[in-house]
Amino acid sequence: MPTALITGITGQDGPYLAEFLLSKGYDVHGVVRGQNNPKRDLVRELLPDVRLHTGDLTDMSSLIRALRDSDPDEVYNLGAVSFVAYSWENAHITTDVTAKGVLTMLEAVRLHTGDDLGHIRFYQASSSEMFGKVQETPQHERTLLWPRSPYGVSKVFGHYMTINYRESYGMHASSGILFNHESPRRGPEFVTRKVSRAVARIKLGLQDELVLGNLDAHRDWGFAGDYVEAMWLMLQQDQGDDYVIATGETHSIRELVDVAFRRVGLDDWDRFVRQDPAFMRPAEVDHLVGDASKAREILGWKPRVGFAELVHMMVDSDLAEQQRLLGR
Ligand code: NDP
Ligand code: GDR
Repeated sequence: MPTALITGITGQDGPYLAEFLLSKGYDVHGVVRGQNNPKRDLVRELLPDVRLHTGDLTDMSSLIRALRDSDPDEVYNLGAVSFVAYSWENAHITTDVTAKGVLTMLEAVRLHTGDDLGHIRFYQASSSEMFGKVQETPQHERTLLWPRSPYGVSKVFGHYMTINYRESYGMHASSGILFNHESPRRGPEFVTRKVSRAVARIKLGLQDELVLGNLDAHRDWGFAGDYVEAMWLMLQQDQGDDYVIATGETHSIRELVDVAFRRVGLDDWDRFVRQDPAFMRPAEVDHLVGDASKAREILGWKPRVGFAELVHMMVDSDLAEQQRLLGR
């Protein structure tokens, strides 16, 4: 039975990846940080078969212990400070975790495996935010990186460090350049979930308005459940490599809002939406759309869930959750 260790098990992607690996017969381990992390119990409840280890990406010895106690064949480094807007407010913490944390994990793997570095295959969660002020459209693996936030800069560091460990030590290390992927498990600070949750609450009369920032930015949104399969596929190849994972379709925040409100029959949604400069970013990433042809050709990967289906899934899920909270 292969064994996998996942950092970021308490986030959106971690549980989807764990469920996917469990379905493939893996022994799955996860790293949880903090002395009293409330998400530990949620993960225990959702994924009783996953073994949890205490660890933090800023604390190498905790990572070495997690590696020693799990002895994985595959390490998926999903842990990060991942909210772009927050990364300006806490640039140092973002750098410590999202940038240096990758180096700490790579080095922990190297120390753990010693001379047998090929023993562990490593996945790094890189991001389309690395393209930032895009230099060409659509973006692919060789597109020049131009990050626009402390988060984006940190991901560029992690991306190149992953490549460097592959080239310096022959490590089986892959960097998945994933475009935005969403789900009902998405954190409420991200725009898709903020919208789906607000739409459900407005429909039920629990909220009057939805306050947003830039409605004109475009994103290439896919479904998280589809994207974790691509992570696994990368580690099943003979060599580590870098892959863009995206749908190839882009939509504005305005279109997202439109599809979400229409799902609950509120077609004249203008009256509910207000823009506030507080949600504008110091530097915006205006237009992302990925070219995932390399992943399609080499990994045989393609997305299954389309944009409207994804938004509907999220709105339906939030409606059900809000109704449950209301006791209806
Ligand atoms: P989330 O923000 O939902 O999850 C982030 C995870 O990182 C959480 O489990 C969090 O733990 C953990 N974490 C934060 N700080 C530390 C730390 N110091 N040590 C160990 N773990 C830590 O992210 P997603 O699941 O959405 O994304 C997974 C990864 O993929 C991230 O690296 C993200 O940057 C990247 N990515 C995501 C994309 C997306 O669209 N979702 C697209 C491209 C890349 P806790 O719960 O305790 O805070
Ligand atoms: P992003 O996701 O920054 O792309 O990073 P987010 O959903 O936060 O923003 C997407 C776009 O929506 C605009 N926007 C708003 N965003 C938020 N959060 N809240 C608002 O009120 C709002 N109004 C407009 C933003 O300006 C932006 O243009 C996500 C994260 O998961 C990263 O970790 C990951 O690497 C990238 O996706 C790919």
